[in-house]
Amino acid sequence: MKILILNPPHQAIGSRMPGEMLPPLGLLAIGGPLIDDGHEVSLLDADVDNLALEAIVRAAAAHEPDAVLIGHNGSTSAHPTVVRLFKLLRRVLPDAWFVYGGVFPTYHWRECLEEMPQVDVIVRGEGEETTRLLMRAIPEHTPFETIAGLAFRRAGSAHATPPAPMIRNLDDYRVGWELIDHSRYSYYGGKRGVVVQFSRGCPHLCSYCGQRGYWTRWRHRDPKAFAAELGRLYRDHGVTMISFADENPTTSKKIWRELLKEIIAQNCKFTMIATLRASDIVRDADILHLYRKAGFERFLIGMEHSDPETLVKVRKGSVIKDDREAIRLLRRHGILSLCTAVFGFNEEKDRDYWRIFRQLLVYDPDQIITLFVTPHRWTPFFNQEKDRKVIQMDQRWWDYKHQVLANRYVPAWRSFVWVKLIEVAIQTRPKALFRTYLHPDTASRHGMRWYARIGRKVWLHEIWEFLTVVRFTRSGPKLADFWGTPQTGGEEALSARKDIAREGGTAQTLIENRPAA
Ligand code: B12
Ligand code: SF4
Repeated sequence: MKILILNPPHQAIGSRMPGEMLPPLGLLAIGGPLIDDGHEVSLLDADVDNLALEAIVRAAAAHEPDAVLIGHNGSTSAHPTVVRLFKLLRRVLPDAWFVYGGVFPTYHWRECLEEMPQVDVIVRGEGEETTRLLMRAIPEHTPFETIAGLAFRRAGSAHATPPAPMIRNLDDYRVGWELIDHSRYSYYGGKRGVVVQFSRGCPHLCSYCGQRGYWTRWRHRDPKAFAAELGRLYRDHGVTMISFADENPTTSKKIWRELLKEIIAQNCKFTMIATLRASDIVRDADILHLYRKAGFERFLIGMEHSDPETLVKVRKGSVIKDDREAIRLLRRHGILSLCTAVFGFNEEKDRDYWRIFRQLLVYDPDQIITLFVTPHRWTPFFNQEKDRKVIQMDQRWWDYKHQVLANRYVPAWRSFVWVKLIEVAIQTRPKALFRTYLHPDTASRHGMRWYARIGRKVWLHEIWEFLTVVRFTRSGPKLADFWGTPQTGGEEALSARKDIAREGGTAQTLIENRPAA
């Protein structure tokens, strides 16, 4: 099969503001196994070039693929673009198979199939094996019914097969790095970069998390093989910047330490960034020197600063003492801390913004990123908030950077003003300015300056956007009426049954092992 994998353009700040971009790992992850199966696979990355839809359609038509596979990292907020794109593509590629995958279509498969008659099949959950089986099934005319993890139309109605079995050995699949020209991708201020994934999933239970259930269980790659892959990327492609996609790579201290040692043994000069939990940093106080030695220069730490009641509600399980200690320990080891400050909880009052600001001052993180809580239909948080009013009807803004639900006490404009003031006040503290411009450590100074440069652009852009583009509604529906009934029951996107092995992975294996419907 001639397969075109397409990364659509996205207008979120994560795509447009840094002025540089990382490769789309999810699409490369499905590309690798397809190449190994003998298909002719190409990637059209319209996000890195911010291509207009017409240009994408022309390029896709010229390619004459048998199948077009689309998915985007910023899945929910990219969906409206995907809808337009599939419509336009169908006009020029009437006979091609159109496949959609990623987080949003995994859970909203029914609505996607109803809304987009152009789409033939949706791949739900992890894509490596399911897409491979699908692409084998098309020329062999194997019924889709026999492949777990798909959604398609049966007798005119949307229909899904049972969840695909979770991949137990992540090393069975390889990333199709040959699909990209590494020189087109950079991050963190011009460093040739990639996104990689050592582990999938997370054992914690934060109620608003849209990712934990997607991967179902925590699993990891072989530390030695993974580090060797990083080494090859460094030596063969000049990659020096590594961004970890993992939800929670430090879940096991033993395995994490093993990985750090293997990366150090590769003897590469990496700049690495990842997202970690504060409690794991505190747990690892005795091995933090290995973190920096391996190349870690910055960690994003998820922190909620809400009132105790909200903290219990979101089940984050974080402890203020750990959060502070984690920042202190990282600083001692020359690693920057980028801390999240999440807003938009229903009970927030003006005094809470003030309290959060003061708490941030005490935490003294190097950098902060402000987010608005965004309830996805498959999370327990959605269920908790289902009666709240939606104030943002445009799905493109459901990207964690825009307020989407009404607060009981604070109108959206005031919440926005608070957030912008907190950002500027924290980032322009004398301490922060000193670290940005005079930090004695070159790597930290580089990281601070890079983020400050983007932060300034984002800050101004978001104010302009708020005043001219973003529109709120006062008469929005309740959350559950906007997205549909809660889906918490199906939060785990994959079947984790122990008796379903992916090895061999034929359609027949899947039928034989199919979980009862
Ligand atoms: C690294 C990362 C980034 C990086 C790099 C992006 C890049 N070029 O890859 C940066 C910082 C730039 C970024 C930006 C944004 N991100 Co981001 N990002 C991630 C992160 C941590 C890892 C993504 C990843 O590579 N995962 C690993 C791969 C293997 O998984 P995957 O992409 O899901 O793909 C698998 C399956 O989903 C499936 N699949 C995926 N696509 C397709 C397509 C087809 C056709 C098929 C068949 C299968 C398939 O198969 C793959 C292999 O199993 C995720 C969280 C996470 N752990 O996934 C958030 C995440 C994807 N980001 C998210 C968001 C919101 C954004 C932004 C919109 C934020 C913003 N407002 O700017 C932007 C979007 C811009 C962009 N270009 O992506 C959300 C999306 C939530 C949602 N439901 O929509 C996530 C899930 C984080 C979260 N908090 O929930 N991001
Ligand atoms: S720790 Fe992070 S990845 Fe894990 S459940 Fe909480 S928010 Fe999700």
